[in-house]
Amino acid sequence: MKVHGVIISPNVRKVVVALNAKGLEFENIPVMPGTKTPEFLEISPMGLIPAFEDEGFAFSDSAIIMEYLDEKFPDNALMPSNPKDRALSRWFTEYGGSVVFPPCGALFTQRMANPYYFKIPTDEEVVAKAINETLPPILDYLEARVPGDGFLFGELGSADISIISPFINAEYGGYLIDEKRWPQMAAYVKRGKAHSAFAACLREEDKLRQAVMAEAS
Ligand SMILES: N[C@@H](CCC(=O)N[C@@H](CS)C(=O)NCC(=O)O)C(=O)O
Repeated sequence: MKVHGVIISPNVRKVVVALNAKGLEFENIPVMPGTKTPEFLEISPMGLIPAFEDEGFAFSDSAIIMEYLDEKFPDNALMPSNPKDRALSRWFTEYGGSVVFPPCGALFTQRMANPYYFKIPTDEEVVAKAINETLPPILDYLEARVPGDGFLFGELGSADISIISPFINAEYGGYLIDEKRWPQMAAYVKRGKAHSAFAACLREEDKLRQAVMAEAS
């Protein structure tokens, strides 16, 4: 199996962590965001990372890839089994991708990718909006819903992966969840990062981050 996309991307990381959680081997092809070659558009028509390949069958979108993995490899399930919990799991996966990812991705782009990689200045207005306006209601919503122990449906699953992964990129952008205001969320993200499936990915990412920082200095 092949995962196309640099693992530091929150959406690519979701797939890598899902594969790790299932104990599945894969090859990473470090496609950069914004790649619009005909070959890449063939497997990811919107030109977004990640794309995924399994024995010549290729498609894209992190949430769809995680569901595919769960259906093809049911061991170490990423989704709960009963219909109500499955609906909720899909909801949190969707919320992570469409609501949590944009402000967290903006912090990463503005404070890490732009200054260190693309060599363009940080737009502090975008940063301030994400921190002061967009993230607080998201964190209020999640604070009331994430568990004090373990993960949303017991073991680490696709819903947790989808919520936790973007916050790692926000951290790369210098944003840490305020532990006093959102203690459950701060602890939940920490717990996720410490899980072996995330930790293995984060070790690999660290090498990439060091390389980008070293090149920039
Ligand atoms: N819904 C997609 C979103 C993928 C996405 O937005 N990927 C970003 C990187 S994290 C990307 O490829 N951005 C490049 C672009 O917008 O051109 C998924 O979950 O896979």
